[in-house]
Amino acid sequence: MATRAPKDGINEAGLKSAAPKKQAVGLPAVAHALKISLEQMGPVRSAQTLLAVNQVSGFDCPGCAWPEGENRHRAEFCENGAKAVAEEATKRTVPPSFFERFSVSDLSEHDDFWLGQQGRLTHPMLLDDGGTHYRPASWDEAFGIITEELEALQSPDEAVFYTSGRTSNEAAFLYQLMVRGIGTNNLPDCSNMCHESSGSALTQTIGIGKGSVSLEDLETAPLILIAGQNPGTNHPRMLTSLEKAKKNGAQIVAINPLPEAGLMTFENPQTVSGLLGSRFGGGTQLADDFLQIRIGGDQALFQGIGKHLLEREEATGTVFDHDFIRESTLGLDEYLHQLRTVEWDSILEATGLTREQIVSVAERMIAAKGTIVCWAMGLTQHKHSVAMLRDVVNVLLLQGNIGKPGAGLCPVRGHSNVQGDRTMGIFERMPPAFHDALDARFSFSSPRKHGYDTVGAIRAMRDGNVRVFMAMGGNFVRATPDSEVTDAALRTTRLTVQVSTKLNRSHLITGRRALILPALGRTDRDTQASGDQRVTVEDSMSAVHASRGRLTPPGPEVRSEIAIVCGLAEHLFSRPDSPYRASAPKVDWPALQGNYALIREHIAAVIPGFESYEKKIDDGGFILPHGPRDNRHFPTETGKASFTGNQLEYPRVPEGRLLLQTLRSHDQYNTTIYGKDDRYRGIRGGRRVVFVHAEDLREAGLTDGSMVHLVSEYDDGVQRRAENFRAVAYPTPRGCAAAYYPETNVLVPLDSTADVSGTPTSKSVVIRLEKATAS
Ligand SMILES: Nc1nc2c(c(=O)[nH]1)N[C@H]1C(S)=C(S)[C@@H](COP(=O)(O)OP(=O)(O)OC[C@H]3O[C@@H](n4cnc5c(=O)[nH]c(N)nc54)[C@H](O)[C@@H]3O)O[C@H]1N2
Ligand SMILES: Nc1nc2c(c(=O)[nH]1)N[C@H]1C(S)=C(S)[C@@H](COP(=O)(O)OP(=O)(O)OC[C@H]3O[C@@H](n4cnc5c(=O)[nH]c(N)nc54)[C@H](O)[C@@H]3O)O[C@H]1N2
Ligand SMILES: [Mo]
Repeated sequence: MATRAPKDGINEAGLKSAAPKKQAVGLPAVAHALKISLEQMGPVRSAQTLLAVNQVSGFDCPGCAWPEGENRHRAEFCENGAKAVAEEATKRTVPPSFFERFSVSDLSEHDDFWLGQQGRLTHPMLLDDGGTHYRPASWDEAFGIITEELEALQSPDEAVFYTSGRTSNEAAFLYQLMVRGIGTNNLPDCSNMCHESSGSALTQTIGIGKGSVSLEDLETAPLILIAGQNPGTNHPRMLTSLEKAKKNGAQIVAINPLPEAGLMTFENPQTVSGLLGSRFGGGTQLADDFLQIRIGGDQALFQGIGKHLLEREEATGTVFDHDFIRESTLGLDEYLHQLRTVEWDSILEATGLTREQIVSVAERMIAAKGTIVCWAMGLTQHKHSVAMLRDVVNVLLLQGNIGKPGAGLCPVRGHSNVQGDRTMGIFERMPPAFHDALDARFSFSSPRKHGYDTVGAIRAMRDGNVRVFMAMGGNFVRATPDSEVTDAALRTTRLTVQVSTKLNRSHLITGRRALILPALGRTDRDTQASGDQRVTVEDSMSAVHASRGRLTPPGPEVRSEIAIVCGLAEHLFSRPDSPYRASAPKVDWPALQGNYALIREHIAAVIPGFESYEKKIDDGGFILPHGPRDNRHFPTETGKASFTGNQLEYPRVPEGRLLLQTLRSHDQYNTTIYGKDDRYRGIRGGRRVVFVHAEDLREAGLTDGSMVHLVSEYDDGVQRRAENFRAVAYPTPRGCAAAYYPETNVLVPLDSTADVSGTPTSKSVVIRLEKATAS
């Protein structure tokens, strides 16, 4: 197979690399964010938005899911939050005349950065069967086409409804209700590619798939381990919390193949000394220790920590929390058996660390009154991620580090409402209790057969079993693995529907017909029959609060996601001869569209923890119940937390091959590219780079700056290639490499997924480097 069409890498002649930075944020961050804000929004909108972001009466930042503290800083400044806002609140637009000018094939010649830079979508657009250009359609026509295709299905399971994680609670709740009303649970979401492994491991062991710490826990924790996460880029406001923790005496250990700048020194833009930076004596040294671990070695690390805790327990009898273990857990023996069986040699080989390094983390845990483990994609996107995370849970259970202040599990979520969407029922296999409550409230029978997750949906499309694909946000073809397979899969459908704010590649790789439905974003004013509306979101620590946009929307035709769902559902379910009419949920869709408080009444009736929803958001928001965190109540089948015995796994890479992780640069939000720099890693003006250890380059007959092709090696006989990357000598462990997503998604095999969670293994792809002949 050849490399794929998008012109990644055009205009990258000026690409430069320099040594990675040792500190994050400070003045360059503020300057960079202001520049982008002014370019996209102009001075008035910039001021309006940057002052309202994450304020009590403002809107929730569309960037990451990091929580807001109680005492919000007047300008909760975060460089990448500012970029996310500017990207959405841009004054640039993509009106129908734009689509008249550019055919779909013209647009396909451009890279993702260019597509995103064109501005906000303003009209519903339709690509006819055989059409070369999108043309404007009315909302009625659009709903009519979707209805027609849904009515032509032989089974509701021939339709797939994807969700990205920016969708509000209200929109997500109505969307899943409509989809279940159609009769399918085909509700894949971005979470399937993100924290699904966390949800799977936590549900199995503690009975609830969410993190167990509050912001206060984090800021007062004695010891924080941060594994597989790059907060300086992806959760910059977390650095403020880490700085507070540090001032309160915390020790921080960074566990990462790369020395990420944000984990090392933080220059807080909220303070003068932070703005001036470390050269002037400002900045906080965050990490007390840095374990430069091999990719995929974290399960071994946590087993090594457990093994040392056990040795010390056997010597002293004071390391384990015996009361907690006796009262609240089961399965200790099985876990201890694994700790006794696993050999240090394997642990050291898997991690690439020394025994002293691992022991020193365990000793810090013994000395600390509580430990928090934070993690993100570096732990969730491997074949053995679920087992790895069960081993994280094991280590915390040994010392009773769940459900006590300053201790616990902290999966750091990605999209700003990805956790809320799941709470609202965006999941292909919700538990029976949810279905029962939904059925009772809306007098219908929701389907119980599990639906497709993201990878399952791609396989089903590939095999010709899906006719309609609809996406509530996101950029499905770019976010998913095995790009060539996925593109071909989407093209087998009869209709693709994208509810979007901005132009992206999923508008160009389509079914036989395609619709783009323009949606309001977080920053936009949302006015409906009863007046201006607010929506709600849930952050990474289960706090729910309101979000209200105030900017003038990009055009009068742009609708809220809620209005789009209500409009479509009304069209679909109310037609007198609709095949879906009889079995549809009993819902007054137009009324809900007119007043979002009515949607919240339904949510309050269906989902536990949302009682008095409206009042609680009036009062500034609330925290959802979490048994393990609140009172060490573990909602598992046994009522106890489970230790688990997990065989040690780690990736084994053949001679001369590298293990590639695909990650984010500092200038992107997932598939949205803000710019072509990765400031902290020393990259300027390009994205087609691959970071490799200098010795590995030398052994392959390459040097810093060599041009190479990346060839993925997976045992299914398919050659997957991403061509023309510049090799950058970088401080990563031997045998490990890194390159940016989504350019490298083409290398991730569709069938290479995590056990249990089904998440694509985007952080462990076996590749070889092929020298590119000079072009
Ligand atoms: N500005 C910005 N913010 C974002 C996003 C964005 O794209 N841009 N994306 C959002 C989303 S959806 C998400 S999920 C999060 C993602 O947030 P992150 O998980 O921080 O994102 P990645 O860039 O994938 O970084 C993974 C980190 O894990 C490390 N890593 C890779 N493999 C391993 C391993 O085997 N072991 C260990 N210990 N570490 C490893 C990498 O070196 C890197 O530091 O951020 C959210 N916030
Ligand atoms: N190789 C590799 N692949 C990965 C990952 C990786 O680390 N490596 N990470 C995975 C992860 S963690 C995730 S979460 C997924 C992300 O997958 P997605 O969530 O599907 O992708 P995004 O890039 O976040 O989606 C961006 C698009 O969303 C639309 N959008 C933005 N805001 C709104 C809104 O408010 N409403 C609507 N309707 N649309 C909106 C815009 O049109 C924009 O183009 O990618 C996954 N894929
Ligand atoms: Mo994510």
